[in-house]
Amino acid sequence: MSKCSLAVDIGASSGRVIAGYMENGQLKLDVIHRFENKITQKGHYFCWDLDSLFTEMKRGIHKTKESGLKPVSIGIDTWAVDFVLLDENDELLTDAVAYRDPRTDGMMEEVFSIISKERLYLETGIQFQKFNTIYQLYALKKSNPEILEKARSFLMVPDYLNYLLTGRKVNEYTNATTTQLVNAFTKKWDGELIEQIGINQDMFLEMLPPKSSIGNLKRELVSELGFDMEVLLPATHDTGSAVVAVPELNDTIYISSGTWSLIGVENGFPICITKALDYNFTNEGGFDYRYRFLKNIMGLWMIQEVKRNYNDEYSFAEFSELAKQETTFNSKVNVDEDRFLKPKNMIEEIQKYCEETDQAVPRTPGQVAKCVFTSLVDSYQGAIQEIEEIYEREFKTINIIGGGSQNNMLNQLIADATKKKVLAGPIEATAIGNIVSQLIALGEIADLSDARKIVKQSFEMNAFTKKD
Ligand code: ADP
Ligand code: LRH
Repeated sequence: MSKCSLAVDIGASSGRVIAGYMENGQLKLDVIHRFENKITQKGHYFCWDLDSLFTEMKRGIHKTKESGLKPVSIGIDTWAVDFVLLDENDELLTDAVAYRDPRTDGMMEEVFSIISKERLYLETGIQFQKFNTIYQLYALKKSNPEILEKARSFLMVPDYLNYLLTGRKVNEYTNATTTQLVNAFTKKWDGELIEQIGINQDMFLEMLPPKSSIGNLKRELVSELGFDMEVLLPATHDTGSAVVAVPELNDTIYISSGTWSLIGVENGFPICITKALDYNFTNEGGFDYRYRFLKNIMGLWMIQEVKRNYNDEYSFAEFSELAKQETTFNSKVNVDEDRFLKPKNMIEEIQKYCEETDQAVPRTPGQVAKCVFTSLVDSYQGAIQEIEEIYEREFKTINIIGGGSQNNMLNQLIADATKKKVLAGPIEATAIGNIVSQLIALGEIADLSDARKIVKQSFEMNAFTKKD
């Protein structure tokens, strides 16, 4: 057995602490702890509860110790774009406001009046999403400029959790790129851009790439937890870690399928051409300074909300089964419209859309789920066509990774619609990517290409092809 690393992977819907190590050439996982994550209202804003996430993380570390495993390192990844600010005494100045909060409504347009959309894209390569950090900071500047004046440290969510573990404040590169404030070519904070939108430059910190060590646990944590570990940086952006664990990228489009569906390919360079801007593709910074050329699609957030609106009466597996039975129900929505970002009630929003577009209105859980799944597939298909147009070639395979890869009904729908081979798995790709990054840093795995070979031989994938 090799050295053991602990991944803390927190997505928008749930978190997990997973231990991983190499044994007989295979990567072994031990799922130690799972917990829920959700957005809650705090005062005027929708926020994340970072205190409770930190507590769950520590619970996971305690359980690891009880299990008898002795990890030598720990790495954290979470969803992107969200942040907190600290003052000169390292006290929190803000809650971690969630990206679905409407405070950024209209902010993109205001920023474009200062910097053109084209220039922003050419410099950062990042897609336009109204919740990107740049627009969140701009919203904060308008509502509470005094907070930004007092801010001395800008920490994204995993940076903050790393700070709680070690006392060290750094910005990790892959997640930083999702702010839309990092230059895609220099891979550094874009000082000029930050200054132009009038944001205090000094709060941005030293930027470190994945594989960096940021030191050991704080002394008081070592006493509390009973052992020490090195804190290593994986791609702290969850999608960055997920794509590290795509087993085979040759001729393949990946879909990282969770709360969001992230569909794209990996490159050695950013593609900031006009067509990519028009199609709103991003070039997020990745492990080993590779780039994820991908598009955000609304994703399984829609079925998460539908599930919640039905008071959790049905499981995800049941929604798939119910949808499968709706062979003749064909209404669809455009999943990428902002109205589905955080509607008051997802079921009603879907029904309203169908009414407005003169389609049959879904009335049963199966019909609503079928509408969500087939609509997602339409959006995937559109994005695949755009990728193939930009690359001027066809891709043969789609590799679906993440929790959504368990949805066999959706996997089959994708195979039927695209006529491509669909490979589903690994389910815990993000945690796997996080762990292998640490094992590379520790010298247990040679490099990224070796890590992908190991993932391929360690985890099963289910194959789907078009049914006649
Ligand atoms: P995130 O990291 O964004 O929180 P995950 O990768 O954990 O998301 O994936 C969560 C999604 O996986 C859920 O929204 C759900 O749609 C899907 N999922 C989870 N379990 C199942 C299952 N048993 N069958 C089908 N889909 C599932
Ligand atoms: C997926 C994800 C995605 C971002 C979104 C905010 O969890 O990190 O890559 O665009 O959340």
